Amino acid sequence: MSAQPITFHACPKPIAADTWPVDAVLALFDLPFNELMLRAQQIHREHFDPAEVELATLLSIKTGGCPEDCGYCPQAARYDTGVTAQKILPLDTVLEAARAARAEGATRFCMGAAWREPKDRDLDHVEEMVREVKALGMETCVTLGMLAEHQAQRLKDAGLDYYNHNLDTAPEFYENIISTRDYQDRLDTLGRVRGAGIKVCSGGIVGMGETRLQRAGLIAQLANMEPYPESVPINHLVQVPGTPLYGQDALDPLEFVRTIAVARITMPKARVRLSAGRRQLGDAVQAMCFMAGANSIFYGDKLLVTGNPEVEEDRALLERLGLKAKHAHTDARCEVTQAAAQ
Ligand code: SAM
Ligand code: DTB
Ligand code: SF4
Repeated sequence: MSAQPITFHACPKPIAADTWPVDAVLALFDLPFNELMLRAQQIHREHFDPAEVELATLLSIKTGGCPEDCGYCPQAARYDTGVTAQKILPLDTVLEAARAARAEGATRFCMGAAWREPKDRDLDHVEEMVREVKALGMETCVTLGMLAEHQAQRLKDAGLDYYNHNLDTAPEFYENIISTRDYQDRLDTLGRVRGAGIKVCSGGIVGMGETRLQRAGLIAQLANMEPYPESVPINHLVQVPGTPLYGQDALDPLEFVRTIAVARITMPKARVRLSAGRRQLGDAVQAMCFMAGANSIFYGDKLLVTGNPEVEEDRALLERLGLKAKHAHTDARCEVTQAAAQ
């Protein structure tokens, strides 16, 4: 008689390799908390050093004045949030910020622009930024809104490593949050990014009033992509006065931790990034997120326009938890690492 695989309490399994029906994802969310954490930790250890955390620093290269209506966003021109629209930053300002981030230990530099989509002439500047930041030895990521095919190709040719474009939430909840572009637009952009050979960074936001089923729906969308994203930011809504989502009922922090654990289980080799909202979550909840398999953070005193824990605070937290910063090129699926291992 062949040995039976070890099963866990009500352990939900995908029906086929790499496919996650929403009800299987929901069943993960519904597991007893400790059971869920155990599974997430086991999977994390199979693919990563559980003591290692990637540090990625964000910079807003073009702030505010965005024509879109994303209900969470302080950079939408239509909401009175106190954010002033600015022009795209000059290259030397961007490089100064990238050098400072590198000196603090960040290995990835993520540049964000408050655009619905970039114009071709905007990309001339972004390409330069990507080339020069890469020349500093950092991984590059940009988030510029929707992309056309030729724009994705231009970014690939400039050497871009990752493109961030979030699905934000489940398809069913999406229209409660954004009306100026639809879910399919987001999937199309991700398809173009993948098609150009750029690594995909895509995740979402929790705490926007969605149900647990809708959180499961978001994770299922991400996990069922073929392949799933290399990088999955899980943001906790940062409530900004003036945005429609300001005043939203607070999410149970344990539900945020569950979302991280479910992302880890369903996307075992992805960098799961504990993203916006860390300042509000506090040290103990962040520690649980690392236990649940998060292995990347945004590192630096600012996100795009809102605050983030101070660098010193993060260093102290990592030290207290016995976590160490990732050095460049140790991703499980990074071709540089794979080549070095052969
Ligand atoms: N304009 C581009 C776009 O929307 O694709 C790029 C920048 S946009 C700010 C990047 C992502 O930041 C959004 O998709 C959303 O997931 C996240 N984000 C924005 N405001 C947030 C908030 N208040 N709390 C949490 N996440 C937020
Ligand atoms: C992502 O998923 N989160 C980051 C990054 N990708 C671009 C942005 C968070 C923004 C939080 C609110 C702000 O500071 O604008
Ligand atoms: Fe604009 Fe991006 Fe903010 Fe939406 S999330 S309003 S597209 S900057």
